[in-house]
Amino acid sequence: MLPPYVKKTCEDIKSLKIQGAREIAKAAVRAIVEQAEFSDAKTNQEFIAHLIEAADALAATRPTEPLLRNAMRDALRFMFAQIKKSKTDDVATLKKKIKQEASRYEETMRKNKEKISEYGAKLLPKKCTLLLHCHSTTVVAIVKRADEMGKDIRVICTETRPRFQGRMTALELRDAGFDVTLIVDSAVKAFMKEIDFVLVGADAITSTGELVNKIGTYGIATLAYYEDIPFYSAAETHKFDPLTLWGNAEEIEERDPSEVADPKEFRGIKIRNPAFDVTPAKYIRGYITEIGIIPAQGMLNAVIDKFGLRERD
Ligand code: RUB
Repeated sequence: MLPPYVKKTCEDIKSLKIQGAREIAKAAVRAIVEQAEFSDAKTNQEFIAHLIEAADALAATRPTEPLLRNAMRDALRFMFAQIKKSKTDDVATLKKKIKQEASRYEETMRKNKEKISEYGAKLLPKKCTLLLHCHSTTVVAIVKRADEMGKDIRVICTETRPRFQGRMTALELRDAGFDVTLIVDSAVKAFMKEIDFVLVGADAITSTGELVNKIGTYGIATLAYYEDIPFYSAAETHKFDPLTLWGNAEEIEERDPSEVADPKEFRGIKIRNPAFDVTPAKYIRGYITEIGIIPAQGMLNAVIDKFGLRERD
């Protein structure tokens, strides 16, 4: 049975109260720790089963989130490895270890963001107008770091229909003192002449270097490509989806039609609401990652170098 905190975390992720790949993964890891603390397991096997139940529920909240899935898989792998390594560990010890592992994960995430913001901020021109889409904590961190470096940054944010996460970005950067302009998603072309650089986040990176990000990203990337404006995605390498290496296409989450329009007012009309789209590598100048700035086609090798990905058995 899932404790209330874990259930609430699942609901908050599904409803976008917690949104953005990093925030989702961090919240899910905290929920795993909560599940561990709540567990009344008498044996290690029972304890692992409780963790798996929570990890499965959390991983299923949003289908297009490999960072979340990778975090859940890593937490379980860690637990299995601990049990295998130390035959004497009891449930109380395992509870302590998963908590320590969660703190280590948070620390890694914090360091990754710091490195990405440093590299991304250096990459931006000294004076520039940026186009941002949706709400990415990684992108916001880069913009703020660039300002700290003394760069003169102006920002244009799409509002990002249907859930308007771009407005969150606009408000956050306005509060941080930036010159911010908010536009509707369909106005991007009209502003391309003003834009020097496009910066977006990432939900998933596939084995061929494709970027899966908020719906509308593909259109912005192609426009940027044909207008010769640099288009970069800021993402930790852990957003790579290993399943894509073995032939699985990244599943695109389709959300409730009522986020787009009230179905009662549009009877007889199909309303579709895909949350993400897929941008091919050729439109992406590079990924800004914690290990550096990497061309989209080079992401697979970078990930293999870092995580030692091997053939699937
Ligand atoms: C958010 C979104 C963000 C990425 C990256 O979509 O597309 O660009 O998740 O965010 P949603 P971060 O609002 O549907 O979750 O850089 O914070 O991981």
